Amino acid sequence: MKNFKHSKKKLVYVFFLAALVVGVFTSCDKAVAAKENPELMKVYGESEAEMTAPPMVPRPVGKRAATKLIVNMEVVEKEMEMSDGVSYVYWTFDGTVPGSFIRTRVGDEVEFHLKNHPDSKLPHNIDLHAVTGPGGGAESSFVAPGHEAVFTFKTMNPGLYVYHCATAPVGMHIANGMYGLILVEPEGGLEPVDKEYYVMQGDFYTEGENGERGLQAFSMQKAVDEDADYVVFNGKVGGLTGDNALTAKVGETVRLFVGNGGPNLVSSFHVIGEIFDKVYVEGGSLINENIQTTLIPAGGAAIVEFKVEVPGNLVLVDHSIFRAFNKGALGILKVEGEENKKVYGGKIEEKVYNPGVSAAEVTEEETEDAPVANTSLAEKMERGKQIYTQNCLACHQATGNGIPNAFPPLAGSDYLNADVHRAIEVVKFGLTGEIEVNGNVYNSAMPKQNISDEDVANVLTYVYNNWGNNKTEVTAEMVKKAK
Ligand code: HEC
Ligand SMILES: [Cu+2]
Repeated sequence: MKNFKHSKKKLVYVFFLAALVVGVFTSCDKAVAAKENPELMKVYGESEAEMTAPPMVPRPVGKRAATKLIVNMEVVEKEMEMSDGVSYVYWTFDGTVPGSFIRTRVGDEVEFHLKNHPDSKLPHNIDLHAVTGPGGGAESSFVAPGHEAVFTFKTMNPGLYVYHCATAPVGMHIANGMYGLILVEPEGGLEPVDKEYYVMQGDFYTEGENGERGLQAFSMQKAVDEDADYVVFNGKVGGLTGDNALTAKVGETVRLFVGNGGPNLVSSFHVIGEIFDKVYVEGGSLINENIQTTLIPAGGAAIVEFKVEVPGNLVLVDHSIFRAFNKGALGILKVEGEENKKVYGGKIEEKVYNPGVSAAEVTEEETEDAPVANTSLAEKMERGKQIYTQNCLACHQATGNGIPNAFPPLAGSDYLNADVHRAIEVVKFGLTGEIEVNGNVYNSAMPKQNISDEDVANVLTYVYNNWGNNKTEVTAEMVKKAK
């Protein structure tokens, strides 16, 4: 054992010497030397960096040579929306959360101008994980309101890096939204793709509980306890849904630059309905393939790439899944284009599953032609309760109160009580898209309920005659008529 170790050491030593010799020889060849040591890379010309607000990213560096790159960034403290009816005083880089995306290439000489808006209440600074130097630039960039700090650095390592404010209390500055991404492309640039987007997760801590309306103050206690009220993409609930959804066309290749600002939580980043063809693990040079979920540490990043093959809504989530459905970590990538039945056939049939009895197929006709019995209100209520327990309770809850931000209430629901025909359609055909129930917006999906017209009538009668609702009696005829 000892001998083996010894000889291994010797071997390493020989290799080291060999490498040294090769290094000395090749250093005569400038091109090769430059490729291997970014420090020695010559910069050509000077330009101002293009800066973009999320979810957009600046143009790729392509084949451009290393240059002197001027980066202008402004710290702005401002009130913005966290969620419907909830606002928060964010501290930002360039007025957005995350801050502007910075795109550089290896060997660039960056001249960084950090300005702090005169209306700011506090000093700030920036620690860029792409910087080799004390505090990632934090000390050199410390800047009071109404001042500008300038510092320079050379981009030494290609990769995707987080930047953040590092002014005490550091956790609070990050928790208020002071983070973003800086990309250092390798020589020659990343391979071209059709779409590139910038997504960054962050966790927020408010005095009020999730959904509590009004201007919410930062809660230091909850932040210390790591008890997040909001976990979101791009700074707020709905930062990547509705009008903010990402888009792509069938056949396109998509690259997501994904960061995690934290301050506390690690992200299990996943896209529902996709597999990452490539993941640049932790934003570095290691490429992993065929990945379902990639871990993004707080203060870390990853680049994920995939080709979209079929149309539909892909859902970006933190697969610590209550964060997605209850705290906001959910985004949409809307893919449009032709169906591809080879890749995804969709539902092709539905049958009754009844072990022990010979299988019968359910067709639309059969349910429609089923005889309609005249049942008393009491019978309907009893049957309705059974149906409710089996089919609805999981989402709308035993109390009919639903779950905030996920499943709307049926108890005292203005939506339900306003229009019985609409309610019948919801249960018979399912519902997707934005609706408002008792002043709260839901934008989710209720699956079509595979129950007979009679049972739709029973369950809705049960719901209408409970929990303070308007006591409508729904008949099977009414359900049958709904188209
Ligand atoms: C898988 C979860 C789920 C199940 C099961 C479910 N729902 Fe829903 N329901 C929802 C969601 C989500 C919405 C809101 C859809 C949207 O945002 O477009 C909704 C909306 C509704 C609405 C309209 C909004 C309101 O609150 O008045 C009614 C009525 C309703 N559901 C009744 C039922 C009944 C009755 C059943 C059982 C037969 C049922 N649901 C089963 C998830 C579910
Ligand atoms: Cu700060």
